[in-house]
Formats: sequence, structure tokens, C-alpha cells
Amino acid sequence: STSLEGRKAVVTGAAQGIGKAIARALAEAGAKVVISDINGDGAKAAAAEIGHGAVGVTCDSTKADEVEKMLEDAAEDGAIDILVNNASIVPYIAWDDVDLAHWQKIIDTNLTSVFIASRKATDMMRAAGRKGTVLNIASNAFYAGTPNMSAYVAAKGGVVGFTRALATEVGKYGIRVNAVTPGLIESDGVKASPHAESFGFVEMLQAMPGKGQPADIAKVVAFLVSDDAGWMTGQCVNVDAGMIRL
Ligand code: NAD
Ligand code: 4PL
Repeated sequence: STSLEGRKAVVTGAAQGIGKAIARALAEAGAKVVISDINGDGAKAAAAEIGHGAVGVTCDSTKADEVEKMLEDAAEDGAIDILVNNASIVPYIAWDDVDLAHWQKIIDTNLTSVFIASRKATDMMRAAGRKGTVLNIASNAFYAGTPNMSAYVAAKGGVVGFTRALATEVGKYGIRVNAVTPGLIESDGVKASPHAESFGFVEMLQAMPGKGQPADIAKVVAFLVSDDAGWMTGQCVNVDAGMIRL
């Protein structure tokens, strides 16, 4: 199966929601997981709940110096094996309220953060001769053009483009780079936002009924970062009960 025994993993934005479920799935598959989040108390609480040697650390994914230090600490003897770029803001904002400040905050948090961590992690993997992997969490909102999140949709499109480009750049080192595009998921963040009211409409579009759960995404991520997906790179895997048909 998808054993991650002996692998070192970092999951960003993993204090709650989809990131926490990913951290749990990787830890249960045998990986040593660092749960990185701007909410350090939440990251430590998530690590304690997950167990399996998981560790919670405070790190703002938009700050290159903090991210570089976090990754060096996580690497211990050279490099991590798995980076999951999950941290992001999931806004619900009418188009008429989207101004430059919002746009820049979302591009910074949801797209530039992916560059910052991927730059450092793949440099470390190459220096250590490690055939690691990067997994980016994008969104099916990129395909659907989902309302009330225009900057978010643009940032996630950037994540998809960067996934394709970085896969090309680091493939020669045996480093794989893929993305997952979840549909609407009942995460902690969504439950506390107006997105929670969208399930009825989204379920109408899905091929299968039901509210997507963080674990539904985590299981696919655990596969993609495992050796079982060793011949997959540059791909975006859509996980949304069939809402989007690619
Ligand atoms: P969430 O809001 O429940 O959790 C996001 C986490 O990211 C929080 O713990 C938060 O503290 C952290 N975070 C935010 N900014 C950060 C920063 N600058 N540095 C470090 N950590 C930061 O979100 P979620 O719903 O679990 O979403 C997780 C991922 O899945 C995101 O990339 C999101 O875009 C994506 N996604 C979510 C859905 C959905 O419906 N929930 C759908 C598609 C994609
Ligand atoms: C279809 O990524 O993909 C709501 C909130 N609805 O964050 C998302 C859909 C949301 C989505 C998303």
C-alpha cells in the first residue's frame, strides 16, 4: 500500500481543516510530520491529537525567513521528503468588495507562499540528493470560476500553473510535483464561513451526493506523495464527487 515509513513531511496550514487531515493521514502512513501554521497553538494541539511523533510549529507561510528556518529545522539531517503546501485563506467576498489590498493579500498567502516553501524545500532535496515530492492544494474553484472568491480563483490558477512548471524544472532530480483540486469540503474554516451555505448548490452539481470531508482529500494526498504515484508528476488530481468533469 502507500507506506510513508521513514519519510519526513511538512504540511503547512495544518492546525485545522484539510491540512490537519493530511497531517493525520501522512502520520498514520508512517511519516514523521511537522504541522506548520501561523496559529502555533493550534498546530501544537493538532500534533498532540494526531500523535505518531507529529510536531506543531509556528510559521507564517508568507514570510520567507520563517519558512526557511521551519524547513531547516524539519529537515534535521539534510532534507524533508514531502512538502504539502496547504496553507491558504479561503475568502467569501463579493466582487464589488475586491480591492487591491485584498487581491495582494490573497496572492501572497495562497500563491507566493507556495513558491517560497517550494523554492527552499526542493533546493534542500537537491543538495541532499533526496528524491522528494511537493504536493500543492489548489481548488476546483479554478475550473468552476466559483463566485465570491475571484482573487482566490486566480491564485489557485497560479498554483496549478506553478505545479506544472516546477515539475518540469525539478523532474531531472527525481523530484515529483503534483496538485490536488478539492471541491467544497466541510473543513473547520468552511464550517465557520458563508461557504457552509453552498453545500446544497454544490451537491446538485456533484455526481454523488454528500458533503466532502477533509479525510476525502487526505487519502488522495497520501497516495500522491507515496512511491505508488512514482510515475506521476505535473498533474492536478480533482477530488470533488464529480462536480467538475475534466
Ligand atoms: P481552513 O481555513 O480550515 O484552514 C486553513 C489553515 O491555514 C488555518 O489553520 C490557518 O491558520 C492556516 N493559515 C492561513 N494563513 C496562513 C499563513 N499565512 N501561514 C500559515 N498558515 C496559515 O482551510 P481549509 O478549508 O482546510 O483549506 C485548506 C486548503 O484547501 C487551502 O489551500 C484551501 O484553499 C483548499 N481548499 C479548500 C476547500 C474547502 O472547501 N474547504 C476547497 C478547495 C480547496
Ligand atoms: C466549489 O475552494 O472549490 C466553495 C470555498 N465552493 O473554497 C473552495 C467550491 C469553496 C470550492 C471552494
